[in-house]
Amino acid sequence: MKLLDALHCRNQGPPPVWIMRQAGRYLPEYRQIRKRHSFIEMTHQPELAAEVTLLPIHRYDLDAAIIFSDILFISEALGYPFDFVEGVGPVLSTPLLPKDIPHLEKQAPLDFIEEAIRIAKSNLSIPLLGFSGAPFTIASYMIEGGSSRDLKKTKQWLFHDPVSFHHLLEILTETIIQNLRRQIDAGIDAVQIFESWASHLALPQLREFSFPYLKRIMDAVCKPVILFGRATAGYVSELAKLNPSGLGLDWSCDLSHMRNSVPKTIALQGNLDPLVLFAPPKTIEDETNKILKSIEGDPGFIFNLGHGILPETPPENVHILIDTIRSFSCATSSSPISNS
Ligand code: 1CP
Repeated sequence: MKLLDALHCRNQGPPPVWIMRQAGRYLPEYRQIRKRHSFIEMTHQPELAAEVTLLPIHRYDLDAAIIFSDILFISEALGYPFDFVEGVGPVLSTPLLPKDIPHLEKQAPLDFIEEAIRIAKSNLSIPLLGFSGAPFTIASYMIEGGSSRDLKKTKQWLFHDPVSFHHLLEILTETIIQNLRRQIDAGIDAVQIFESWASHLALPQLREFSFPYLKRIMDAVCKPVILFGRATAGYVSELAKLNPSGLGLDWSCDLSHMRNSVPKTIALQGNLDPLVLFAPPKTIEDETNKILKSIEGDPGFIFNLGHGILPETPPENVHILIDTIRSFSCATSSSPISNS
């Protein structure tokens, strides 16, 4: 299993590849299913969620699947379900206020995710990734009531009333750990944690409101964990101290520089700009090769995009990307690789 070998920094030969948001909207077969079902139906019906998980695996030579779900179902587990509105994104009808915290304590299990994992896993011969949002990122969606450009309400709460903000992060951390343990019991092989909105916080706030909670999750999860954040280049060595199995890096990072700041026992994942997949084939090949060259031979490298694949991406360009990765590996590997 190349992905797991790379997460243990002992992969020999070609790097494994998977793509963030690989199961989603850029695939025509996804859009066909999506015409008949809402996003909530697709994620809450385990057979359907498992089917969507497998769509990119049928189409491409990928080294991992990721369960089709969403980071915002943790909010649902706490009694605050999101709706997904066409053209708007996730919407929470009543954004969370400090006075609501006592009502968050009940934790409903997300059985539909576990069942989807069981079905998908029984149809896969490659590793299946589970995932979760990180406490700060999920808190921000619950407080803003959806997507936000500047996280104004979240940061106002954080600076005005840090005690209740910590209380919220505590509850989220516990819920996330329970949910991840259940994902693991259902069969996932590794986990990715998305701290997508940490880029809105300055380092002192990250040290107080993000890192300690990430560390607790990392320590509680008994499978390899990939920690993904955006714009993390300035503090990647602090993230390494949280001891993830791998760090997912966005496209603004230089992988060879990052490798110098991160111990060789921690895998690196990334980091092609998703917009490169809109370029002519030769540019896709060149940009992919630049990344491969910059970290050539590293036993702990996992190829991915530097953020999620965009809905308008031409699906055939993903073939070019994967073919480039496979043929680079063939050209540079010391032992011949068979096609079987
Ligand atoms: O068809 C549709 O309209 C639904 C679009 C969609 C999809 C395909 C949403 C709503 N979520 C998903 C799936 C999803 N989300 C996966 C599935 C597995 C995969 O193929 O990768 C994963 C891992 C996520 C994770 C996720 N959801 C993140 C973290 C990743 C990141 O972008 O940094 C975040 C922030 C979300 C929230 C969310 N859910 C959906 C949307 C459109 C968003 C983003 C909204 C925003 O930009 O604020």
